Amino acid sequence: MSEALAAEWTAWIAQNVLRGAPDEALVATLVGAGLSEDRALDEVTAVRRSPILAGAASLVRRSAGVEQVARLLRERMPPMEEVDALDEDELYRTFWLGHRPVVFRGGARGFPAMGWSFDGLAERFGEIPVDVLADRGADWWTDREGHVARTTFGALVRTCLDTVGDAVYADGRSELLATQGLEPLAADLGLLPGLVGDGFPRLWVGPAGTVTPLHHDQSTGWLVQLVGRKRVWMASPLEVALMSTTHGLFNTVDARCPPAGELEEVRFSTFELEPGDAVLIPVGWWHQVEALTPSISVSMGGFRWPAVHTWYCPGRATLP
Ligand SMILES: O=C(O)CCC(=O)C(=O)O
Repeated sequence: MSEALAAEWTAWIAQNVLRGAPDEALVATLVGAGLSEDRALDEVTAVRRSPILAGAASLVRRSAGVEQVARLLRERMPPMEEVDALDEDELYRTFWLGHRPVVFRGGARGFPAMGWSFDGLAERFGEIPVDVLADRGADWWTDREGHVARTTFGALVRTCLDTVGDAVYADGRSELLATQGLEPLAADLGLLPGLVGDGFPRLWVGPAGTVTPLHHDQSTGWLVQLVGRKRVWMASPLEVALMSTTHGLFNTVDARCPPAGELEEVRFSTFELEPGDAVLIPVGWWHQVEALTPSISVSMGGFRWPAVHTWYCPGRATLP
């Protein structure tokens, strides 16, 4: 180790002091990294006495308390539920007030869109120009606008049927239903419990293999499967380990293979959505979605109860 202690090591000492690690353990690690015992003890003592650390510590105590609250509530989280019938009263009392997701099997069975097929839609709307996300690499979400491309609905359908992968996706924000010429599609949708007006629908159209990375939204929504199948992973906002890996609304953890350590302990519920199935995704719940076949889904979020919480973003939160 060089003369001046590397900044990462000072940060490492500070983090571990704040975690309550004893000096001996810190010194042992620093000695293992090449410091003499005296020097290691000096460095730990300097960090421990730093007024900067004292300032941070009072805020960390508050966050640590909140973390305990989250852990307590997490222990009491019931397992994810699936139902075949759900009225508005039950949705409100059990799931809305409980802030719990629910899979509603066959909830959208009555939507006329259940009769959609890729070929049928291409025949009706093939010539219509649409926006899609294209050339999606691993971190496309850091520059969504940079991936917007113009194509036709017919070409999108061919991509869906002839390719597998995550490169091209007409996601919700591509706003297919608001696209000139595609307006008639909205007439084939319906409402699920709790929704009012037109339910504020957004279509998601893509090939097998599209992956919407782990993220949370700032409003509650139904995700409804219309054509094909998707696999969904969900985790409660009380899973505090996910707080270390958030970037804005997204999370770098891949729910299919969480990294070793505390992230392995995150309790993900996973299930498949078939045509007609819907899942209620409460605001703040982490979710990741992978298309298992060419897929058309619709997300809906116009509820009769307050559902939008634009302030909620733990990935960018500061303490009050
Ligand atoms: O279906 C997808 O790919 C993602 C859907 C989603 O994230 C949502 O409805 O909030």
